Amino acid sequence: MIERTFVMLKPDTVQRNLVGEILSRFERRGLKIVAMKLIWLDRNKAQELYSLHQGKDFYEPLINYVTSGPSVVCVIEGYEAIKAVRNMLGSTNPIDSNAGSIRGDYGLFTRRNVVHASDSLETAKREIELFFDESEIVEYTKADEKWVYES
Ligand code: 3AN
Repeated sequence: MIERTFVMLKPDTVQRNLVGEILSRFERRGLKIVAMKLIWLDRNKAQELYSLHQGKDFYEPLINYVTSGPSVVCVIEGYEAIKAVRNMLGSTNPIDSNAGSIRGDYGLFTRRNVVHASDSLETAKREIELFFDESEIVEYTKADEKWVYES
């Protein structure tokens, strides 16, 4: 099934000049960026995004981390995009991530783990709506699609 997932390149990614590098991994996989913007999350937005973690010991540091500078937020579309992107990320703790995954290649520390991506269809819908209006999501066809997918 073609799905849309929400991906956030966190403030460490922007500060470490890794935005292009990481986006290019999604592009090379055959995934399609259908919305994207650079934003500096305020505390309200960060709290909404991570409402599930409210009360946990890492909650405050997590909110501080994701509000510490600009992030790039995007909607990425493709076949089983939610699972595909989650697998590309690696584990929450970069130390447990395999080399070749994004966190395994670019991270060493859980609270500097480079990227966020939705973990289910329901989460993806909620997170996309949190950051994007319907009008900001662009539907288009890419020239490589017939080589990525069997028609
Ligand atoms: P993931 O991003 O791998 O889905 P979640 O959704 O469980 O991980 O957690 C959201 C974020 O909260 C993580 N990306 C990480 O920055 C932070 N986090 C999660 N678990 C911990 C932890 N045990 N210690 C510190 N930070 C954590």
